[in-house]
Amino acid sequence: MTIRGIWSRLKRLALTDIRVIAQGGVDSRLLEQLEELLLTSDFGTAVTATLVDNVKQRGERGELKTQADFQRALGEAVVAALMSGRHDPSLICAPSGPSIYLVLGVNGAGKTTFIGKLATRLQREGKKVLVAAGDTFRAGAVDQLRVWAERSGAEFVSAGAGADAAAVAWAAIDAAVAKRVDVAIIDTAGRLHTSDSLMEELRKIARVIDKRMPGAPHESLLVLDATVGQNAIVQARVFAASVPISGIVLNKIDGTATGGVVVAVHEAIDAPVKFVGTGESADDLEPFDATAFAQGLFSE
Ligand SMILES: Nc1nc2c(ncn2[C@@H]2O[C@H](COP(=O)(O)OP(=O)(O)OP(=O)(O)O)[C@@H](O)[C@H]2O)c(=O)[nH]1
Ligand SMILES: [Mg+2]
Repeated sequence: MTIRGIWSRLKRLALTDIRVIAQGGVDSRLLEQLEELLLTSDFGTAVTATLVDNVKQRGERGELKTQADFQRALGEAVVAALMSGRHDPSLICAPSGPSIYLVLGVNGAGKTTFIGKLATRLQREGKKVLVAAGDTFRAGAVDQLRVWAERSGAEFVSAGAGADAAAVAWAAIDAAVAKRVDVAIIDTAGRLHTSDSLMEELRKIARVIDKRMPGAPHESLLVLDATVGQNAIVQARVFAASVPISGIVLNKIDGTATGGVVVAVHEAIDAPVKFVGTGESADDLEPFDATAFAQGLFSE
C-alpha cells in the first residue's frame, strides 16, 4: 500500500505542536485541522465526524499523552470504521459448481483491467478461470478482455459487438459449467452511472444470471476509481441502489495522494472493500487489509 502523507501533512498543518498533546484533551485547533485534513482527503463528512469524535473522546479520557498515542488512535479509528458493518475481504465461493462474479462500475473505473488481474491471480492459485466479455457496448472492449484472458490463461467467452449483455452472461455460465471452471468473471459496460438504461441493463443481467444459476452471481463487485474522490461515493450509492453490491474494488490507489475515499465508500454502502488496484499491470492488485491500510495512512 502506498498511500502515505496524511500524518506528515497533519504535522505540517497543525498550528499546535503535536509532539505535546495537552493534558486533559486534544487541543481544539488541532482537532479542527484534523477535520479539515480528513475532509480534503476524501474521508467524507460522516467518517470524518466519527474519526474526529473518537480522537476527541480519547483525548478527554486522558488516553492521548504523546504524538505516538495520537497517531495510533487515528489508525485504530480508521480500522474500526473499516471493520464496522460488512467487512470480510475474502471472495465468496459458490457452495458447489462455478463461482460467478459480476463486475460493475462506470467507464474507465478499471473493470476490465481488474478482471485481468483477478484472473491472473486466481489462475496462479491453481483455480480454473473463465472471463466473459459482457461489455458489448464499447468497441474494443472484447479484444481488451481477450488479451487479458490469453495472458492469464483463462477461458474466454464473447459474442459480437452489440450483442445482448445478458445473453453473454448466460452463455458464460453455460461454458463455466461445461468446462468445469472454478470461477467465471463477467465484465459489463460502464456508461455513465446517471444513465437509467445502464442500471436497468445491469439489473437485467443480474436477473438472467440468477435464472440460469439460482443464487448467482456470488459476487457483484463494484469497481471504483479512487482518484475521482467524492464522486466515487456518489457512484457507489447509485450502483448499490440498483444491484446488491457484495464487494468493492478501489482502483488507481497509486494515483491518489489521499485514500480516504476507501473508508468513505465502505461507510456509504456498507460493503466490504475486497481489493485495491495499485497500477496497470497484472500484479498490481492487492487483497484489502484494513490494518495495513490504516498503518500506511498514518505512518511517517
Ligand atoms: N494507475 C492505474 N491505472 C489503472 C488501474 N486500473 C486500471 N487502470 C487504467 O485505467 C484505464 C481504464 O481501465 P479499464 O479496465 O479499461 O476500465 P473499464 O472500467 O473497463 O472501462 P470501460 O470498459 O470503458 O467501461 C486503463 O488505462 C487502465 O490501464 C490502477 O489500479 N492503477
Ligand atoms: Mg472495460
